[in-house]
Amino acid sequence: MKIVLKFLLFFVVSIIYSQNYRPSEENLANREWFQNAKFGMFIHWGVYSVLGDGEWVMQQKKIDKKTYERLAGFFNPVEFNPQEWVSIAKNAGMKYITITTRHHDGFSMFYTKQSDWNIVDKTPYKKDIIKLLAEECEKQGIKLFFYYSLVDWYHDDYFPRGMTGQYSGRPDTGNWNNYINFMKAQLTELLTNYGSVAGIWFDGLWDKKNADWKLKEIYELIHKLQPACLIGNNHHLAPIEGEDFQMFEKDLPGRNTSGFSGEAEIGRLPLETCETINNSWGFNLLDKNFKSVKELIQYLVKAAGNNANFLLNVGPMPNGKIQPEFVSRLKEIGDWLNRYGESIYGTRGGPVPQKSWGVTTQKDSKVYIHILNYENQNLLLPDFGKKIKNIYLFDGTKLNYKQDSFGIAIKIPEEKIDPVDTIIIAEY
Ligand code: FHN
Repeated sequence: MKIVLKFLLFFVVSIIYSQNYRPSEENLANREWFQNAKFGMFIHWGVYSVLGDGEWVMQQKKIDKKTYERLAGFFNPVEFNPQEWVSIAKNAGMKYITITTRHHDGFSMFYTKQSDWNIVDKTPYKKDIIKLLAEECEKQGIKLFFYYSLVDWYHDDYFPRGMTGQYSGRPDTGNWNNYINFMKAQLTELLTNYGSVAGIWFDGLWDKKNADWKLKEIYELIHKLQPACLIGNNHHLAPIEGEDFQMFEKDLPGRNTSGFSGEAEIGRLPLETCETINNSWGFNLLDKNFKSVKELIQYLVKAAGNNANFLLNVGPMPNGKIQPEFVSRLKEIGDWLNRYGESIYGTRGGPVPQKSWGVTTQKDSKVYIHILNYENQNLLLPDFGKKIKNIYLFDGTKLNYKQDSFGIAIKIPEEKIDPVDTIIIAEY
């Protein structure tokens, strides 16, 4: 009963909202670009990387803010080379980068006038990393999204506190409106001083689900400053008015295997799913649970089959380098995309929903059938209402098939099976 009521509430809310928010022409064009782009690089980087224990270390190790501040003094990523990072992303076939401008520790990786808890004022490095990256992205023609944490374990005005941040040694007072104004001022800086920003990726609302986040004002501010800027919010709920895309964390849309997507039904906005290469977002020295290239490519393909982008994370090391285990995997994904990108870029989720054998994508008059898990020689596709003209493998080999009112039966020669992805093209 509770679930039904929740569903009804979200349904009503999304109808009301969809009537109010009218995305601009530029925004709609950016959404279209986003859906065609399909693959992006997520970057989690902050002073926490010094400890090599992930981005939640302040909370998990119960570090108070005075002690945590010392990390900024050790953060000197002299080997950071934005040209190298952007090239790694591009060579992986990624079309955009989403970087943490600040994470839950509240530390700004950009120069801000709103607090000296930022990279220029507090680290020996003293350079605005976001500026350097933004300039390089512009140069190399790759779009940039800004991750922005709503939850803050450092700011005194993040009060009353939510589920986290209780060990940071802050006073039990604070002015929530000041905190909202602080965020608005920072977002204004980010959307004024760094060129064109493809999107803002919010995270952390889940810390205080019932607080008044003033999202309407914040979203209007963003769209006023840069109408094309896409807003997404990882609140783990259905989309809220003013948002332009919907993300799923460590999950394909509609699944809730990770437990992060709790109440998030799939809305009508462009979709994105984000995932880590090992099990950590921020640099983690001990985490060697690297996913294989096959797993990562299959994740990308499944995301595309589910009509979603794939945002794959790297957590750079404190010296500014991306660890070699990530770089080599990204290179191999890029090689695969160089060959098979046609079946991913610019596609939308195909006419046959995900099956045990794989997924479908589609573009123009082609359906790409991705066999990710070969079951047997006979593939049966349900009828999807198109008269098929031709069916062939990606390398051009024609396949025998039969189409009738029940669907399409295709024979797949066993010797042609690719353990990563056997791509069959059905042209109608
Ligand atoms: O707490 C964060 C986490 O550190 C990371 O940034 C991920 C990325 O999707 N999001 C949060 C949890 O929902």
